[in-house]
Amino acid sequence: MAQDVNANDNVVSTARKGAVAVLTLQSGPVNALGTALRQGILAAVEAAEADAAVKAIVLIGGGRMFSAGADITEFGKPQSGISLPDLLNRIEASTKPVVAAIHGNALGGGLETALACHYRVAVPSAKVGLPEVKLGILPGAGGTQRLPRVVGPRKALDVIVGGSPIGAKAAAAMGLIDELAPEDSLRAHAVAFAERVVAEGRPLLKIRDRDDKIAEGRENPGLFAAFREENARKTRGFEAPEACIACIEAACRLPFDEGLAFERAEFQKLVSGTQSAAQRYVFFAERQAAKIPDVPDDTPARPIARVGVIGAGTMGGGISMNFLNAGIPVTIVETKRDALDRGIKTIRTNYENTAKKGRLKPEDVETRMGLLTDTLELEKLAECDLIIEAVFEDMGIKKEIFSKLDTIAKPGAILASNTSYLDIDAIAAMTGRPADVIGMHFFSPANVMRLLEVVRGEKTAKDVIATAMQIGRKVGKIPVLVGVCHGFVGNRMLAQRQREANRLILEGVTPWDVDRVVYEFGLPMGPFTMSDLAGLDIGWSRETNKSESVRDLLCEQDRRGQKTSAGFYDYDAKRKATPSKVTEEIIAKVAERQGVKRRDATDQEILERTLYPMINEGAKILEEGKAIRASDIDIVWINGYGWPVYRGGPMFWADTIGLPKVLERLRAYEAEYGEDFKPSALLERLAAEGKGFKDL
Ligand code: T1G
Repeated sequence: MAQDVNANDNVVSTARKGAVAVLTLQSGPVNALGTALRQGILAAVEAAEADAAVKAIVLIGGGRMFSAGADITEFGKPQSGISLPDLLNRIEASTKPVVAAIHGNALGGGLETALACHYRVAVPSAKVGLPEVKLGILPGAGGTQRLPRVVGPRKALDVIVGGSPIGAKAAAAMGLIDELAPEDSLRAHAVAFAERVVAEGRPLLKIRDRDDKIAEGRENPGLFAAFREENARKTRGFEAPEACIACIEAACRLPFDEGLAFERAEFQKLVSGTQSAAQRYVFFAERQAAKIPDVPDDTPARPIARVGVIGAGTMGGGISMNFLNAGIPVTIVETKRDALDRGIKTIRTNYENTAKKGRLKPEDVETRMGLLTDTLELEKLAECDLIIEAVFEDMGIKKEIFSKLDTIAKPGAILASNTSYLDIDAIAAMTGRPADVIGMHFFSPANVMRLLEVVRGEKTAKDVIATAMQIGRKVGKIPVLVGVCHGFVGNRMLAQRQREANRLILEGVTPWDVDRVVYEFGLPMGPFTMSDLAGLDIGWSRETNKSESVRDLLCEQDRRGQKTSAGFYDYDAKRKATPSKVTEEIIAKVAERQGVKRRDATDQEILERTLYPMINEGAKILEEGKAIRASDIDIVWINGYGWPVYRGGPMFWADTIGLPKVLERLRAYEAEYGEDFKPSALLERLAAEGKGFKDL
């Protein structure tokens, strides 16, 4: 009969099952290993060790998981109590076998704790991993030294530098988990496992003593250089990945305790750096984005059993895939059969390509396609609970569609537009149900990019907002609530960058230099590469455009971007870009015609003139209440445009520069270029008060 023997500040409760002490972690939603929990575990382990009647110990998570690792909120603050590495060394040194019993997540310090135990059992649905690299740090409690000793350095590199969780079955196959337990009897199974260890007199397996697996790293030191090369593009600009690799290398050449010291030093460097501060900020900012002051978390969402998508083009197809992936049936509508067939074919091809890469089972392709109904009749959307319009970016067409939807859609259906810029209130006014109208702006490719801008109209109902935010998360997006204005948050700020980039090339800076500076800053591509990828002819027409701008002239020469093998750049058959003399001549001609004063610009000026106006626009967005918080703007830019997460987003980055400095530069450019650089009142106020956007 289990009974509570003692509880340490109720973060760890100890119960006895015969000769086994079961220590249950119960601290907050994720058993984060903060000071109180570390102290609680230490006291409970020492008490169990001192109890002669106890022959073995089981460590198990209360609530929904084993542990999400160290308490991220403690970083950057003075540490108190026993450190996690010291606690884990203490557990490993236990004179009695300690068995970790894992369900839910064992991540970061949570998995490191399990690795310090002598044995590990888990339920099949459990996930383990070392995601510290995603916070700009590394497993700082022995993970870089113990994991390679269990799975070998090559696999450890994937786990630690990749940072993704591993299912318990795969972890068991790697030797990380000793035994899988039935889903509904983890605790009993772990106790029985511990009893067997005692009864069979099994050794106290300390991972620190295992050298067999790390021999791979000594015999083949080239594996590290090869890994660095394979991952160079993905880890470009990040500091943590290299530190992780160095620690795993150290595990293969240093005695365990020296390896621990090496890991500790590397951890301290990272955790005190700006990249980790930025990435930890983003971790919490992503969760903050879900919180809407006037829409309580428990606002009931409308049930969404079927989704209608109007438009089977690139966006409509990608949007449909999001819901199909989540097992939600979709009815997709087009006006012409060939467009509809093309759209369906593209969806199938996308799935089949994913299956070819082994990331989707063939039967799942059919399951997903089986959930897709295609039709030429808008009326078929009458059965849908959420209808997303994803047609050409033309207000007239959208108004006409919403007017029709108002007569077709069932009462309570949510009517959403995927518009990238346009006025949701004007669209809503075409219906008798503006409270049911909202914007759901997906980013291309819609089935890949995680950002979803949810655009609340003046009259949008709160439960409609709650539904859009929840269904967005359900289909794997990061929804950010924004207000109605031209371009909402992301594209409104992008327009600032584009305007300055266009001005810079007329002054004589080449498009390739502008792109290089923005790319080297950490964005996935510069403005002109991005324009060529999207296509220069969006919204352009030979009839209406008057051949004034560089873009007009490029389109006139059929240089419409990658799709025509020429835009700002020339492209070869593999779409490799090379600077184009034709473009430079066009730019010179337009500059002369407009009488633009030619001048050079340093890389720093290029960076300031393309990115500082974005910060200024972000401040205006906050002033106008079109974003709830500065960190939402950062989440938009990280997940919608690839802003380097290690810089935290444009508003976080502005704070690291210091708003007085940003303001001073904006004023200098305002003196030369006028209104476009006029600082926002909010930015002036914060700078004057010595504050940052983080203080809002
Ligand atoms: N520390 C502090 N708070 C945390 C936390 C953590 N490790 N993990 C989650 N929270 C908060 C989160 O902010 C939210 O708060 C609530 O818990 C629920 O989280 C030494 C140095 C485990 C997959 O990176 O990935 O160990 O918003 O909404 O969706 O080597 O939480 O409710 O106020 O995310 O079910 C490494 C981080 C730490 C894992 C669960 N560990 N957490 O997802 O819930 S560093 C991680 C997650 C470390 C050692 C190193 C997820 C989850 P609020 P949630 P969820």
